Amino acid sequence: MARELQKIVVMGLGYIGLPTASMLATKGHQVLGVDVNEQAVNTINSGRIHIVEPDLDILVKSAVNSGNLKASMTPEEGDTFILAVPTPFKELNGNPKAPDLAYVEAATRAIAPFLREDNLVILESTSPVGTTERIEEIIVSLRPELAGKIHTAHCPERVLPGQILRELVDNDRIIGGTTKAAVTKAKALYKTFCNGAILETDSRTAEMSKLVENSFRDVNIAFANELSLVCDQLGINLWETISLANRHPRVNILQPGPGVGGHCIAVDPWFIVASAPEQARLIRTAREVNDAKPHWVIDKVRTKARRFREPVIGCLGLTFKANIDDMRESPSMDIVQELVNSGIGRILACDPNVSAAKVPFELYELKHVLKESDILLLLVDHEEFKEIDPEVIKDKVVIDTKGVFR
Ligand code: SAJ
Repeated sequence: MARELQKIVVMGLGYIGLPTASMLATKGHQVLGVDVNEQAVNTINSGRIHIVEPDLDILVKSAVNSGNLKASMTPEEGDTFILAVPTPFKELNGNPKAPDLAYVEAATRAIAPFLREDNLVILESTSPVGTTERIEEIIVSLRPELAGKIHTAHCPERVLPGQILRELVDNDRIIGGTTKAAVTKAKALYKTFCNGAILETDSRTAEMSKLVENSFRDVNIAFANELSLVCDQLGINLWETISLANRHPRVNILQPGPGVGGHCIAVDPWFIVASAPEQARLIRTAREVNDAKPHWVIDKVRTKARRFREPVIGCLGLTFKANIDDMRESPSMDIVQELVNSGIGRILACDPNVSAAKVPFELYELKHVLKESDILLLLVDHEEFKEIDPEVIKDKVVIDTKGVFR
């Protein structure tokens, strides 16, 4: 198939939209990135970035300098429209974890006036089953003359924060179209930057596959987190148990931690539960196990703190995982905030990846925390923490949720 350069409008310039828009622009497409955040739009237009992701700054700079990437607060006409907006959850009819499609619907309404016959609309946001069809319904309700004349597809993003640029190119992609023509068009576009296999299906199966990927991970992390409670109860070394069990050729237990964070794995399984509450029992339980882990960690700290008259508690890490700055749905952040509120001692929080302006309590240098703390609570396995000299902490009470000091 001849490589066709297009005008592409990308709705949402966050962790998925910005790398995707920039990648497409560096491949020669004319890309307009649209975001509701004016500051983000201005930052991108000046060739800089508003989020932390390795090498993204270089990619965005070259995309903007080439003249192929522009950011704006309003869409324009184009050939293909990519929706990469958040899909969080909300309280609905007594369900506190119902999918919130407000951003997807708003982005769809925003592009509707600019759509032309034969345009392709791709949903990249992780979404409940049926959302791609819903997008088409909204478009047709606003533009009845386009009924049967536009193409919609779901191409779920699968990149891992921290490795987005590599995974954007190397990962296999699933393309689920509401029609065969939509799949063919979307495939041709993704082929312009994706080296992985491009797997074709219908939109509902594509939506479900993405939800299943993150639920698979959540269920397996829940297993590891449950094991951490069991081993603690039995007085057995958790990390040794896991590493021994993982020497079996068909066992691969994931890593326990303070809970599951981020905007994907802690959210997406609820979309399956909301769609099939009677059937998705294990998926729901896994979510509950992972959500309960931060409370267990807090209880551990409380118990240890009782040994001290005025305990100084050093908390290492605030982000939702190692070596990133992202604190969305971070269990570590929730734990530290709860400890600060509880008044059980002096809390010295430390995270080398987080700027002080982004948190509602004081942050301290690692050296200071290591010197002053009676209790050290390790919450995130950042590289800086892995380098801590065991000699320095040997007389402290250590609660290590990630097995860094194992
Ligand atoms: N975690 C553990 N133990 C583990 C692995 C992870 O406790 O063994 C925790 C992390 O600390 C973190 C959370 O789980 O709090 C999620 O981290 P992650 O690195 O597993 O995943 P995310 O949320 O950064 O990205 C996931 C990825 N999905 C899968 O690996 C199946 C990514 O490929 C998706 O694109 C992304 O969700 C998304 O946007 O949906």
